[in-house]
Amino acid sequence: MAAARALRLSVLRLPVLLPLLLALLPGPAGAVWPQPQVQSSPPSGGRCPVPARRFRFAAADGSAVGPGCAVLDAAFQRYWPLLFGRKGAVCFPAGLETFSQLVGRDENGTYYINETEIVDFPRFPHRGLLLDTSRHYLPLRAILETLDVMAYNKFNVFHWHIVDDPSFPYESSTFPELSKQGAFNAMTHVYTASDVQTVIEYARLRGIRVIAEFDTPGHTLSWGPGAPGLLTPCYMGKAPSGVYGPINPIVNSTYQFVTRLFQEVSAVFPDFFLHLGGDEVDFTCWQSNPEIRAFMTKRGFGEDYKKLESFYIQRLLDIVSSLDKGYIVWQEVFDNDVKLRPDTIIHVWKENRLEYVKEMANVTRSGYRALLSAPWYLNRISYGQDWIEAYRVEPLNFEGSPEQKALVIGGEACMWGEYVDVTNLTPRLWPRAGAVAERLWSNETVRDLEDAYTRLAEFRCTLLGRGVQAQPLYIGYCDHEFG
Ligand code: CP6
Repeated sequence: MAAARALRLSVLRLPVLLPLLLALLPGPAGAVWPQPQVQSSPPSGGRCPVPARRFRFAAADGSAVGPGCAVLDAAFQRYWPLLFGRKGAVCFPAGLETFSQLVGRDENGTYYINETEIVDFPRFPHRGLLLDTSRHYLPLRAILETLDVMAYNKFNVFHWHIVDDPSFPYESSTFPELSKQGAFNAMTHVYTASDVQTVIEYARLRGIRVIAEFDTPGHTLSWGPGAPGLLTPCYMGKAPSGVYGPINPIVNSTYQFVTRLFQEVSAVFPDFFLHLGGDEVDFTCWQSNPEIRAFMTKRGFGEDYKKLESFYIQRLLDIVSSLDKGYIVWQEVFDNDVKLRPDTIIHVWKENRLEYVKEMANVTRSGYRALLSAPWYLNRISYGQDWIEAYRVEPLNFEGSPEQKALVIGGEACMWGEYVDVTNLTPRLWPRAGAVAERLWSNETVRDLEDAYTRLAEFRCTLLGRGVQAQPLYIGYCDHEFG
């Protein structure tokens, strides 16, 4: 009897991450989001019950991970209720996620799986999502829930844009005044060391890396109150106006400060990479300040404030390199001809299509690895099915050699926080971020919009079933769910 056979999940050792082979028992194949690299249903295919009480997860013989692998064991624990704990009378997450999307429930309440064979691996190694916790504070539970849904979508990098101009919610042990003075509320709107550890561990268990961004020298207004002397005083005529600008790049104390801060940050966040920002530096404050102007003259920078920015960034990069960290920077750092380590990753964000395509070509022609975010600003919304635009993007669609294409390590969907807090984060993210997830995971040939619509709409219903308030793609309803 087929039911007596244990379902086995084989996790094979293949070059990139954990490619999966799911060879399953004897109907049409289940729809999976994001689409696997290879999925076939043998003609003999049938439907096989999955008896919840006798069902066991097990690593296959010869699997790269054996019994006792803590990450896998924890995933087995999570996926049990996702599989068999579904609500509703009769209804209905990377290997386990695929498998869970294949298990359905029939009219009698019996769980079943259709025979299908899947070989899977990601197209790009870096599949990220940026959350901005400075424009609005996001409570810990919202971040954790987002990590869950990221894993369902096979995202594997959480880019934590943790601080910016409006607020500094990161509680620093070296400089506690930064969040005391810079958070919206130093008691309630901060991420303590323990919160940060919770996020990192929760993400790790879901196959997600956490890359923190401490964006400098711009986007740092919230740092000012807790770090006197760090920011540039802007001038009105001959006197300081009381307004502050970017980090002051001409005083030694600045470099002492960033050294200590990044020492801490590189210990707190274990990922090899830190994101150092470097975007949108406004030069008007620097221009207004007589001491900065004198420094420019002394250094022979003339009126070229990009040179001053580069001066700062180069020193910062040396500091971070000496901490044995790799770094990601926004595209301006490349655009402004800062000397970079050859292993620097350039994050392309400027939205104009012609420009970002050219930027991808330029970055990779210079031999740097590139990350694409320009077409994936999920904070932008419009009437209609705007997931399609994100889905249609082809990251390698720029002029360049195969060697250049190989330097594109992936991309990130961005959820900038100006108009987003805990009340609208989830529906704005999901299922739209799923379009980016599939573009970064699946084969480049997977582009059929009708097929994607069907699978994404079904996946959105699965998300509702898992308690995720994902917004609808369009008109319709979900079987067996309140949606
Ligand atoms: N904050 C920071 C932002 C943005 C960037 N950096 C941004 C720019 C344009 C749009 C959305 C967000 N809010 N630090 C650009 C990388 Cl449309």
